[in-house]
Amino acid sequence: MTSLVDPRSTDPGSAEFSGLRPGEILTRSFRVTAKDDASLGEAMLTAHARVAGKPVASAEVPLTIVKPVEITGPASPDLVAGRPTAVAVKVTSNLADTSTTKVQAVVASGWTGNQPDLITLNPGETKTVKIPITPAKDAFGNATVTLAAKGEFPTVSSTLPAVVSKPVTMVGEADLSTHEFALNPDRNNDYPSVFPNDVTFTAGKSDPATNWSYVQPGPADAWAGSKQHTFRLTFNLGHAPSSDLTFTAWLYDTHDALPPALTIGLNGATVRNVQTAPGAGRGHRGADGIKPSTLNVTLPVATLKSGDNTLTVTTTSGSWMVYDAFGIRQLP
Ligand SMILES: [Ca+2]
Repeated sequence: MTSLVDPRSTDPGSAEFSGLRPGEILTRSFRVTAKDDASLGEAMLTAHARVAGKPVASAEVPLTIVKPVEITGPASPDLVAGRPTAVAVKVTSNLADTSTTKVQAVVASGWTGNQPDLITLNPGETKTVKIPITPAKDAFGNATVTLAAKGEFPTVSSTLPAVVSKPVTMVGEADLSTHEFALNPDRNNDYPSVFPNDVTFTAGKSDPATNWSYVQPGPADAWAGSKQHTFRLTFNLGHAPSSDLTFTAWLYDTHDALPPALTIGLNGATVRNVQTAPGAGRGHRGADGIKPSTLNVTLPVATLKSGDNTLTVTTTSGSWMVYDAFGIRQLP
């Protein structure tokens, strides 16, 4: 008979080998469950063999104790007060059986962060879930978000430092979807006919569903005339701000080999030239496998004024980018 010592349980608890002939080797498998409070990492189990109830041999079996599931989120979620931002959370099962897990964000009072769907994971499988997290309307600065995975196992959690900004003007939701914009999800070839003069948009007045194209082409895109394209965003400030603001584009995806270089202008002056991050090159087709990124451009306080301000985004080289959301905000 062979048994294992220390874990919460083994299945079976022991195994009998009867009729074992001289020199014969038999193998039995045990399923081992660690205690809920077991330390993670290397562990040693001892297998004992007894004959007629008397111990005759033992062997040490090295094991590694892991969490039932692993959850990882962004290093520091970038959130906007009073607005939902989709936080992508990866969940990997270390369990031996198919399991059902609820992944949720545990957030402060006044915040919301629910993930309504249960996910089913096969052993070793990784899935990414999008959890919309909405900070309280008056939140600003550093905050903490805890991600938790619950199921028929001890709850696994991961605490992340988050940063909450104050929205000034927001268009669309950072929900890892292009659904709120014109031509979504894959009508990029219609861009030249629908937007022959590119995009001109007034925050609070224009409708993103018809006035803002989900895709902004670049000079490398023959389907859009192989030329630079400028998107214009006019936003109103009730009074001149007392600190810098930031233009943020939550990009659903960009071209993988030729992500566009941009010139950002404000009220007629160039604010910054910036290179977007390479994406997965799929977002203009609405396909899975996108690689989102966030573009932040500081708008110096001296360049802003009370009343209407006009920001321009020009693709000066490279190919396209696809918008998830964009806006003007104050970073802490
Ligand atoms: Ca969106």
